[in-house]
Order: sequence, then structure tokens, then C-alpha cells
Amino acid sequence: MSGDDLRDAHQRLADLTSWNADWAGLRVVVTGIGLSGFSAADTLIELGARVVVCDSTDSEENRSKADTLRIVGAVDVLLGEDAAGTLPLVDGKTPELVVTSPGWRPTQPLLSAADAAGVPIWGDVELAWRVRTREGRPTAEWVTITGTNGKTTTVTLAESMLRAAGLRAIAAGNVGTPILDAIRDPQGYDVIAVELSSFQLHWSYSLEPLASVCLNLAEDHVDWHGGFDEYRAAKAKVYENTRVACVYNAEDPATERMVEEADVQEGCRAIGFTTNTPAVSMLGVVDELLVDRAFIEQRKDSAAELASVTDLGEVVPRHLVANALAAAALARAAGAPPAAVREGIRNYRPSGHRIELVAARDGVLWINDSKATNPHAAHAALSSFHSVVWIAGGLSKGVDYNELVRNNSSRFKAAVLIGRDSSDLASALRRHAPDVPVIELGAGHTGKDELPSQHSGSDGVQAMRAAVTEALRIAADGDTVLMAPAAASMDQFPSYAHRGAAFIEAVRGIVEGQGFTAKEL
Ligand code: UMA
Repeated sequence: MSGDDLRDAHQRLADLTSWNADWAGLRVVVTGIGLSGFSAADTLIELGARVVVCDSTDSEENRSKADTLRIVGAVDVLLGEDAAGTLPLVDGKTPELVVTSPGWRPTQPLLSAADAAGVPIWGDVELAWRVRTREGRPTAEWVTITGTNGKTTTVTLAESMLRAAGLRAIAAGNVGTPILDAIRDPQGYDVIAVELSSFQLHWSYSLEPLASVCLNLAEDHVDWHGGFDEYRAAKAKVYENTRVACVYNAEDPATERMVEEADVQEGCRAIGFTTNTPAVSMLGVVDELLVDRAFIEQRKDSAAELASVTDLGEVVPRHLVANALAAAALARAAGAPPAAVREGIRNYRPSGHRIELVAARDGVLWINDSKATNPHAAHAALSSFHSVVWIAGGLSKGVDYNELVRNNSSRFKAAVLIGRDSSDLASALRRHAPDVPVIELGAGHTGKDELPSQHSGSDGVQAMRAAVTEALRIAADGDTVLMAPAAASMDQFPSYAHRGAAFIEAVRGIVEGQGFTAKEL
């Protein structure tokens, strides 16, 4: 594109701020045909844009999705390695916009080529923000949630509290429902609780949420972002342009600093949450009660009761209290009364794979925390137990394990390492917990030949069975076998949920003797 063409394209994009704007004929490349890419392409086709979708995986599932898009409207879908290698033309011309799926790294060749050609790159969340107002439909408010850990719990709790307040609300975004699906719901929503990953924030620019929170900050996704500073910068974007309340974790100074540095709208307040006694303009805990000293008139000298800690369950880890307070702050900012916070908490059912008790047998607790995909989350789980046989490892995402192992070295009875390459974790254990036995079930030790064919599944399933067998050998009365991998699952499993399910299946089969037994292995 010439300089003039580029300027025209940028001006055109600047004007695209509602569903009813002039999207017709806009030349767009959508990268990815997964959840968010499919939703973005489907939306753009409906808006009348000219769309080319690229995905490096030429699978049956993707071909079927491509067929569905072709039925919806005019679209080109390019599948296979080559499709993701260069920026394609749209209608024979350079595209005016790329809408990317969050999993695509900025350094990926197609995205690098778009950047070099001066073509703007948006995420599906940016596109959703641009099309959220539509003639004849109410416009939903957004409350946005990010943080290294606790996002899904918090977004689900916020949704539950908002619904208890009588609002039409939905949790969307990284939690699983693509944000563009929520935006296009024919009945519409009053409030959308949007879970935002650092990837999605990286590709978002003009969001103006009603309220926003970064729950905590620790090392994660360093390889995608290129470094911790870049990851932090992406997370900090959650607060930009917030209108009513920037909610921060008073026990994590990094989040408070982000609020101080954010460019917010006139009149926006900073609201803290703490699992201790709250100061003015905070939510916190007093005498086992969750209380609000932020959204009440008399906040200088009193607090409103929201719920009791026991409303969250029988065993309530500290981080769950923190997540509930953050969700309450967002819901209160959106107008939910105190009673709706309590009702929302009581209606909330935690999703699986988060410090989940799978079995208690012969004095040994078997705990599934597959959701612990980074060291910070694994630390939250480890610090809840004393003598731990730790099943860990997987796709490390470039994070550093030294601090995690150092801080928990006294808790480990043994470590059983899964994952194709858990050498970083193994060396951190050697360095900071040299007396702890470490059993490494690297890829070479998980071969299907060693395992019974009737139970063959992915390498991950086999590795998990081997890990549970080892843990059973080591664990004794009073120990906890904790599967909190501190790593992503994708090297051996389709998702953390599959990894958790494999652990549950192995424990049920091997430890509890249902299905198959340790002897078979
Ligand atoms: N692909 C390529 N080339 C690449 C990368 C991916 O061709 O370099 C293709 C894949 O073949 C696949 C598609 O892109 O077909 C997948 O795109 P994606 O990885 O962005 O995943 P989606 O299916 O669009 O799901 C995304 C989020 N995934 C990621 O951010 C990795 C989902 O979060 C989210 O629920 C969904 O959008 C709806 O908003 C999942 C996640 O793991 C739960 N998130 C990470 C986390 O929570 O830690 C950030």
C-alpha cells in the first residue's frame, strides 16, 4: 500500500466504532479458526467485510469450520503451514486490517509481515469493543478481569453476583465464550464480565470498561511476550480508560502501581481488596465477614456486610476469598447491592481442576490442581499442604522455577515429573531441594510399549498413570499427593482439563482400584 492508501485505511478504521459503521468491503485477514478466530470471521462476514482466514492446521475439524463459514458468506479460508507464513492479499490487494486470535505470537511470520506493511492488528476483543453499540439494541457495560491467576473464578463469581442483582449478565472472553458471541446475542446483556488474558490485552487498544481488575501479577507466558516487562505491560492495559473503578489487590503492590500509572477517565476511583481488615475505599475481611468500605456513603467510619467467608464453602483457601472480594468490587461498581453479592457467592459452583479433592485413602489426600499452569498458581496449592508428593511438569512457557521450589522446599516428600521436557524444573529441585527424591518420567519413559494396550491413550494419559503409580508407591499416611504442574499441558494433553481428567481417571483406577489396578501397570 502507498503512504496515502495507508493513511486512508487508518482513517477508515478510526471511524469503525459501532456495528452500524461502514464495515462493508473492508479487507480483513483473520488469523486462526479456533474459538476466537471463527467468531471474528463470522462477525466480519455478517458486517459485510471481505475476509480471508488463515490457520496453520489443516485438520478435518478446521475444514468443517471453513465449510460453515463459506455457507455464511463470501470468505476464503487458507489452511496448512504455508497459510500462516505470509500475509495474504484480500481481493487482490493488501488487507486493511488483521484480526488475530490470541494464541498467535506477535513474532509469528504472518503477523510480523502485517506489522512491517503497516497493517493494523486487532484482537477479537478490540473488534468486539468496536461493534458493541448497535442501533435498536441496548449496549452492555463491560467489567474486565485479568491477573496471572484466579481470573476464571473471579469472572464466574462476578457473573453470578450480577445475575443475583437481576441484571442480564454473562462471563465471556478467555473463560471460553468468545466475546464476539456474547456481543451478538440477540437479546443482549446489561453487563458482560470479560476475562482477558495478557494475549488479548496485548491486541486491545480502545476498551473503556466500567470497572477493571488485575488480580495479581507473577511470571507467566514470558515466551509469548518476549519478557516479563512486556507481560506486565499487557496486564496493566486492563486499567486504561476505566470509567468508574480500578480494582487492585492491596496485597500485591504491583497491581496498585499499575492503577497509579494508568490513564483513566475523570472521576474513576481506585478500589482495593484485601483478605485483611480493609482501609477506606477497600473491600476486605473483618471477623470472618466479607465487608465493603468502598461503595457505601459512611465508608469513613463503617463497613457494609456482604457475605461470610463460610458462604464460599467449608474449606476456603485465602486466594478464593481474594477472588470473591475482587468480583464483589466489580459487581458493586456495576450497581449490585450487598445482598446480591452474598446470593451470587452462594449460587456459585467452582469449576473443576482447582485444588479439587479426588480421593482420600489410607490417610493420603489425592488433589487435582491441573489449573495450576504456572509457578504462582502451583505455589497457592503447595502452600495449603505440608508433606507433599508433588506431580508437576509440562510446557514451561519459559518461566523460572527457582523461587517456587525454594519457597516450598520443606514441603516436598518427593517429586514426580511429567511433561516432555521438565529439565528446568528438575534442575530447580536439584538446586533448592537436593534431598528430595525426584522421579523424572520424561517422554522416553512414557512409551506405550511399557503400558497395557487396553488403556492406551495419548502419551499424557500414560504418563499420568505412571506418575500416579509412582506417587502411590511413595505416599504414606499424612501425605498429600498434589498434581499442580506449574506448567501448561499442551505438550502432552489437549488442555489442562484433559490433564486433570487423566489424573482423576488414574487415581480412580490405580488408587481406588476402579477400572484398572497398579499391578496392570
Ligand atoms: N494457530 C495457528 N498459528 C499459531 C497459533 C495458532 O495457526 O501460531 C491456530 C491453531 O491451529 C488453532 C487456532 O489458531 O486453530 C487457535 O487459536 P488460539 O490459540 O488463539 O485459540 P482459540 O481457540 O481462539 O481460543 C482463544 C483462547 N486461547 C488462547 O489464548 C491460547 C482461549 O483461552 C479462549 O477461551 C478463547 O480464545 C475464547 O476467547 C484458553 C487459554 O488457554 C482457555 N488461554 C490462555 C490462558 O488462560 O493461560 C491465555
